[in-house]
Amino acid sequence: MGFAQGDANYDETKVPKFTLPDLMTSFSGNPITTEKEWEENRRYEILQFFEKQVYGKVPGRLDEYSYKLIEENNKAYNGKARRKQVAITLKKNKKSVTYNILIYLPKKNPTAPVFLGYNFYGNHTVTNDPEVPITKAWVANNEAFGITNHKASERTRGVRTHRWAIEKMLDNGFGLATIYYGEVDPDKNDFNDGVHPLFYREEQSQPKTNEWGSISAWAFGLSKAMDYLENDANISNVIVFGHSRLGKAALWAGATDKRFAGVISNNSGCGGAALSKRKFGETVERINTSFPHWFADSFKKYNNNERTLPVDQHQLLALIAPRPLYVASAAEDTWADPRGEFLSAHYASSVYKLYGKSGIDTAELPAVDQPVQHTVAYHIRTGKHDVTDYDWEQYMTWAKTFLP
Ligand code: GTR
Repeated sequence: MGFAQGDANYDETKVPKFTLPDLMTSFSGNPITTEKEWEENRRYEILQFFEKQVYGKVPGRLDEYSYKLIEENNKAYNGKARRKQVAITLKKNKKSVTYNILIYLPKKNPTAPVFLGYNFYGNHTVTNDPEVPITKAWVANNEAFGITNHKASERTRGVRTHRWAIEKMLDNGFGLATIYYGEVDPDKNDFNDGVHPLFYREEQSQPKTNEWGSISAWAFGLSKAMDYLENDANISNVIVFGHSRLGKAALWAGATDKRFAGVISNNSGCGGAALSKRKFGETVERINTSFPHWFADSFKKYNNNERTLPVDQHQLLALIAPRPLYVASAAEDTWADPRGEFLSAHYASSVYKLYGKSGIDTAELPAVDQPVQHTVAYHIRTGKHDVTDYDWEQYMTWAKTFLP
């Protein structure tokens, strides 16, 4: 896997001195003072940079998009929930990809806000509900789950229920929509499967330098899921959520698709919420070496060269403004650089201010388990790299207050 996490820098005194690129000064040096200048000039050029030099561009449009309600039932979770399973099919150049959205909606509300998030091992792993089919897609091997041939089995049903507080969501009037990310693009270093090949011209076998890596492909999958979700009469709002690599994808989806009403980054780390220029924990070189398929090829020129990056990740977060944004860290997750995640949310807040929204004013990291919630929210909780009930409880409190 390239680099051992233990070898990274975790010493605050060894963080290099750097100047953060200013959100309020354009690349050509002009000051940005109004919402209009932000929207039309600065936001646009930052978005373009991330699109071409970091995550990579989606290389065109689909020929065809369709969805199919595979199954619906109103007796899930002891009658608390309406379950829907929807298959999305994307077609281009006579090739297609189909992926499944598993949806639970609180029956007590005719329309509900929904968290949309990818899962790591299949929709059947987030619940013990026997009506959710086992994914047929490629999955990463995992000894603890007994996955040895890249195939999920009945044995993995419900193995990730602890990461998805579904009953709590239902009780609080929220729904969940989840997708196995490997059905959109398997997480391995090749470009022969998932959505990438749909867009190839003859003889092409991988995206061009400025075109999409897997994070951008996953973000695209979230947007295409949104094409269905925004038309579901039982759904009022969609908050895009993601943990870790899928938090990176959620942030990029939120930045590129304004239909997401809110965005949650759970422990997204390097290439997600954390500032790259701090080089604390995982670095650009480490991530591009361990996961060469995640970002656009063009991002590799910043390997061990963060100093020359004309942007940093606070600018990715600022692209989400003025929509509600929650950045969360875990105290033991130093690989993801909690302080770097926090500072990013703090610096992005200047753009929220431009819109008259409140963000994270202080540059001082809050105490563990003391959330700071405004339109921009942040917490660092006790414990490891994971998603816990505590995280979901904070997200729901915040969503109830700050969601439109
Ligand atoms: C790690 C990777 C992180 C994070 C994590 C995950 O190995 O270095 O950037 O994405 O995986 O997704 O769990």
